[in-house]
Amino acid sequence: TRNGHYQFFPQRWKGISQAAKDLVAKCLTVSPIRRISSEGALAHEWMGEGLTLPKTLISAKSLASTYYETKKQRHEKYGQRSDEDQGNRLKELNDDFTVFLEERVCDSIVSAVTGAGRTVCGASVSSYQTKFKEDSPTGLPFAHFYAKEAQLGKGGFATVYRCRHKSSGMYYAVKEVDTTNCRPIEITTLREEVTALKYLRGAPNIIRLYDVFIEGNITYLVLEEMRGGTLMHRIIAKEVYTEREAREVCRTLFSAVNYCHKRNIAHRDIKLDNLLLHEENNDASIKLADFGFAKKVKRENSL
Ligand code: PIT
Repeated sequence: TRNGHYQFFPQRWKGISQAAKDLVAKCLTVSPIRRISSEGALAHEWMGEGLTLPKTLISAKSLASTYYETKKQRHEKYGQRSDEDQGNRLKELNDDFTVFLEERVCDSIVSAVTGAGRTVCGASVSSYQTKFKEDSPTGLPFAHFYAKEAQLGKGGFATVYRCRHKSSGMYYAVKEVDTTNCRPIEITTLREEVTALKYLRGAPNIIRLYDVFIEGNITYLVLEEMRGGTLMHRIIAKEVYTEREAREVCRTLFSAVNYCHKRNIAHRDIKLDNLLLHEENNDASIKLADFGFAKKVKRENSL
């Protein structure tokens, strides 16, 4: 990513609009100053209803296989990501990016052609209120209020379970983090994650943090339940999709990112696996999740 080396391979990009490629190139610009902003992306030509998009049917299978091939290759190259690698990734992320940028002469050939957009889009983000009352101030443990059910996911020091709030019968997801073997940098990161999630509460397309219980070495993050799996799963389940559908997803994604950036939060791990779906009345809403690498930045050009 940092080297900005990429190509639009014709076997994948044939039949895709020039506007789409232009936006992708602008997003892949290495220099954060010249890279398109989330507002710029929302105002980009590709986002406008005025543009007639090609009717090309994109094969979901081919996209999914590319995605997993890349992951597999990375896995083969670097092996199973250990806890130490996770720490190194954090260190790399937190390193001063400035030195690296100064050593770069220009962006990659493709992205050098296209400068970052500057247009400001007045996309409004409505917030909503919930009547949820936190249980953690009572000092009683998580298990007093919630019953843990099926495991939803696992990674690093954390496991995500479905859980039922005993008194209300409502369902949530709980991210359980065991900090026993965590190094100081990882504890800081967990704090940053909680800070970011609390700060972003009320955003329509960001997963909501309801409550936090800290019990010795175990931290429980009570999160909104998303029942539709990840966007990657959804794409795999589809035979074909179109630029039109992709545009809807991007609109949601860029407004979620814009909400974060307005509050100086950088997510730093945006990918299909971290976009969760919630299906209600045949209507799927998409929310940005996993703020495990998120950071509140001091300077805007760090975003
Ligand atoms: C769900 C269902 C699921 C995973 C999650 C939520 C996880 C969400 C999450 C994880 C994070 C974070 C914010 C949200 O910072 O399968 O409802 O690490």
